[in-house]
Amino acid sequence: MKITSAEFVRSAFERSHWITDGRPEIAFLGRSNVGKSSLLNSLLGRKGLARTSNTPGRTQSINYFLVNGRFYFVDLPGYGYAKVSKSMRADWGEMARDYLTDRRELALFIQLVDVRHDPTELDRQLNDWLVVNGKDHLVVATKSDKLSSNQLQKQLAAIKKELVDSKILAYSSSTGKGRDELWPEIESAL
Ligand SMILES: Nc1nc2c(ncn2[C@@H]2O[C@H](COP(=O)(O)OP(=O)(O)OP(=O)(O)O)[C@@H](O)[C@H]2O)c(=O)[nH]1
Ligand SMILES: [Mg+2]
Repeated sequence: MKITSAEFVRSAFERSHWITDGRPEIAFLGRSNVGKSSLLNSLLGRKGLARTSNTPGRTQSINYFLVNGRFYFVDLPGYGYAKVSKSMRADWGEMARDYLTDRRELALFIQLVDVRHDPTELDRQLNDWLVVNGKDHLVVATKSDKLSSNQLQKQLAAIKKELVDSKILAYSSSTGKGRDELWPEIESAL
């Protein structure tokens, strides 16, 4: 897809902040620090559009990015970040869950997993939820640049074994490898 414009629109901290113009949305989901914001930037070819960081828990709100004036990329808070208070964790969980459950604009859920590791318990729970609820989704195994091609094939197979009902694509936000496979998936969902 040719990106003619990509702009940050809004951060939502509660339901009243959700965008209401009805444009379709692509959501990026996954544990904290897995590379959601980096993937979004890489797909759009805009380095600092979504803020990234080595500190897990960087993205704490639902962030909307309008692409080509036509659809939104939605950067959701990561899960599984232990170093916040229990009540904060519950809030995040609740907001993300509400969003995933109620949001009719969502055209595709992109679930990120770290290709170097087997899916965590929370990864599996989210994946189960997507499958059971018949959500149009796709798993992106990111940070593929950190593995040799041999290791990469091995890890992709291990992930596939756990997330049997999902299509899995490898990606590297550092090199952009995987972009040519991922964009068509997004376009067809839109
Ligand atoms: N080598 C490599 N590093 C990556 C890749 N994707 C992300 N990273 C790094 O991983 C760290 C976390 O990336 P983010 O994109 O901020 O992760 P996030 O999932 O948005 O994290 P939260 O907002 O905290 O939930 C950063 O230091 C990135 O530079 C990748 O494909 N390859
Ligand atoms: Mg982020």
